[in-house]
Amino acid sequence: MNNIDSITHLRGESIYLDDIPLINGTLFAAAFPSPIAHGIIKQLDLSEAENMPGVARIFTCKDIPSENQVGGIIPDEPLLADHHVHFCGMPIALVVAETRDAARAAVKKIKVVIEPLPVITNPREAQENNELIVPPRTFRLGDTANTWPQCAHVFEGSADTNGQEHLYIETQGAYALPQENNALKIYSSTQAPTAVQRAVSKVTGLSMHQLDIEVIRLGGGFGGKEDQANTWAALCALAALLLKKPVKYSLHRMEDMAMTGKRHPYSSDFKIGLDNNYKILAYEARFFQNAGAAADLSPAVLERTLFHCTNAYFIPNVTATAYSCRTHLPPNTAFRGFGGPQGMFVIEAAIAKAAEALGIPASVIQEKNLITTGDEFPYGQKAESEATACWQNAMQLYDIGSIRRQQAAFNNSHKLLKKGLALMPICFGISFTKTLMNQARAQVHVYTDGSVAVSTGAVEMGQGVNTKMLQVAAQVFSIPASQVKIQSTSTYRIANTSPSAASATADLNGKAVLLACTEILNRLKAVAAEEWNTPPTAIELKDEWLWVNGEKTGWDWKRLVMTAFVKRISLSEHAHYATPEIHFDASKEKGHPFAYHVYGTAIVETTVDCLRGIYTTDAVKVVHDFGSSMNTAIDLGQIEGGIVQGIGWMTLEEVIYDKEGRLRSNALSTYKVPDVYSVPKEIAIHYLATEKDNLAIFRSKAVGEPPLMYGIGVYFALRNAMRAFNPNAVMPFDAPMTPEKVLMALYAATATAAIKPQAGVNII
Ligand code: LUZ
Ligand code: MOS
Repeated sequence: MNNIDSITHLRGESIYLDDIPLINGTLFAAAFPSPIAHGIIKQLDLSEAENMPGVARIFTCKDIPSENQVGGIIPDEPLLADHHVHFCGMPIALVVAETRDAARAAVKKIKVVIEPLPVITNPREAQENNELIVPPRTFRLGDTANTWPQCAHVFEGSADTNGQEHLYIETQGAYALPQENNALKIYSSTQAPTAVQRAVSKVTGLSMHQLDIEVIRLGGGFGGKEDQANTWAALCALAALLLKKPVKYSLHRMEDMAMTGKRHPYSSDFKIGLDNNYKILAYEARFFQNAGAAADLSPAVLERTLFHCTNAYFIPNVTATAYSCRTHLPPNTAFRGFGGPQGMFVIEAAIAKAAEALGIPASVIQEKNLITTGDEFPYGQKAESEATACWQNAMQLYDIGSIRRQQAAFNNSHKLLKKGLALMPICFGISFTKTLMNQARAQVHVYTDGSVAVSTGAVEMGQGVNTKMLQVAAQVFSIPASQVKIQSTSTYRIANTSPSAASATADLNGKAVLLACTEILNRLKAVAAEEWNTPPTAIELKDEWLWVNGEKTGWDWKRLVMTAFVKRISLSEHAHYATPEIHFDASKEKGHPFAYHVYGTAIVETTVDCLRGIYTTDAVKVVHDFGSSMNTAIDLGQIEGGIVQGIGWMTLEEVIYDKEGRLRSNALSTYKVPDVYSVPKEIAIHYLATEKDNLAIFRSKAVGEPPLMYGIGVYFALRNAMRAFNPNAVMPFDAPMTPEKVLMALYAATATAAIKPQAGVNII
């Protein structure tokens, strides 16, 4: 089935925050961001700004009626800076004016004097200064210390990954409308309506039941709107409440880039030990997460780094420690994969380092250590593994032998162009790692004309979740898609929602829809059973018709619905779903946190132009564990998009802050994102059908985040191509592998040799 949004998207008729018609009298907000990363506000002069034309009012933290706080996990994030600023871009004041341009013009007239304090941007430096957001966490399996002496080969190193800008096409924003009795309606571009509701409640002092947060859809989220939509909604709410006027703020792209956090950069150390058969016996890792200036979701992201630190491998002895390090950068946040990819990069780097030193392809080590069913993850859960199935299917289906032969022949006949290959197995746990978040609700109404409306806590952000919700309802009732409408997401209809995140939205909300629809269906069947005087088990609904004892009756769906209504049977249901079986004990760091895991293997082929440093991804050929995909078109889109986003993170996208903590890559002219040329020339996806996981909706496994991690393979394929050109290339594990870094790696040794001072010669 097609994505239900495809037609309105194509026609430009889909409604985003900025398409909502404005109410007369709407005012526009713009935040005044701290120009420096760390310091004490000595003076704030608003007078000139206040006198600018069209300015209604300028708000500071002093105007906040309740708490000046938007921190989610830890209350460490003021909405508006009090006297302390701790990142460049931190909102200090909010201008509200008659037009957007007037608000922005007034922002420029605000004057602030800030006494600067030392700025830390490096997570290792923060850790040395004991600047930690939460105490460090350690996951342990077996005993690494006593295993090193048994290892035939031990390698150590470090591996760094950079941040990543979410670059949702729709920037952050909110539109707050005062209602009677101080209630507020807020349209927000958020993945987490309840998080917005809580933050607004805290800041305004209004109870949650006075706050209707509504989301129609987002132009992308990618994790960036899991926690960081709160600020803009709370600012608009504050102004709307105090001015009694509708207030809208949708951020300019450069405001968004400068003021919001990104994927966490990590700096990590690893130590890996293997026996003579290339079995990994022990693995140690230390992760330094660059959290930025406030907790945001960093502690949860940190946890997922540990959960995924051994990727798709079984390693009997593991010690992994992770530090969430406070720096003076905008608070970093959720981003597709949520710390998992950062952990997986490090184990892949460790394997690559071992393979290079041992003179074997990394795939030899990878294959020997794939996790199998019954093996234990370092956090105690036993694997139900599809790792080997994905790997072996990929080898055979895509004929790895012939790929290797073709690449070798190419490399022999080309001097400056070199091809490289990498295999990238993935394993990603599905469920929020916080067990309590794994719950969802759905409200289903069947109207007397037979049409059906479904509300859930799921937020549509382009991932197609509404289409999947619709499929669930249509399938249970056996009615056409046109009979079902998925309503906007609203905290008035569905309360206490988890964010649309963790790849779990379709599973959690889909299961709730399934429960609600099944309940209504059972009532309808009881009505028919009474009418036909048979047990309900004899009743079936097929293609909008009622069947009794295997025979089609003269009743259609509408007649059945109307009959039930006449008999005063409820045609509405509000159902609750909580994932069974999962648990985790953080005091022991052991449990069964995930409903299931998603597996896959990608074969990645690249070509590097060793004269220019530029490269292409020739192919990403995947065998992916879909369970039993309920929508192959949507799932294919998720995989293709994930791969390209992963390639961006690993190769092009370079978030750069200077030593003063100012974002230098602050626009699309200085921050390179994947374009049509970065897309692999070939993406092949093979659907591995694995029908075991009943905790997935209709056994269709979660697909949102896992495919991003195939992109990690591109980094290692590039590395292999570079080694084909220059076996002595100097290549620290330091993603992204930009073309500049390719050139520096390929020619570093030669370049240093060329400028090495000869005895007695001074080079200035
Ligand atoms: N968000 C969250 C997530 O709050 N918890 C998670 O475990 C998670 N995982 C992936 C993406 N977002
Ligand atoms: Mo997310 S990283 O909001 O699933």
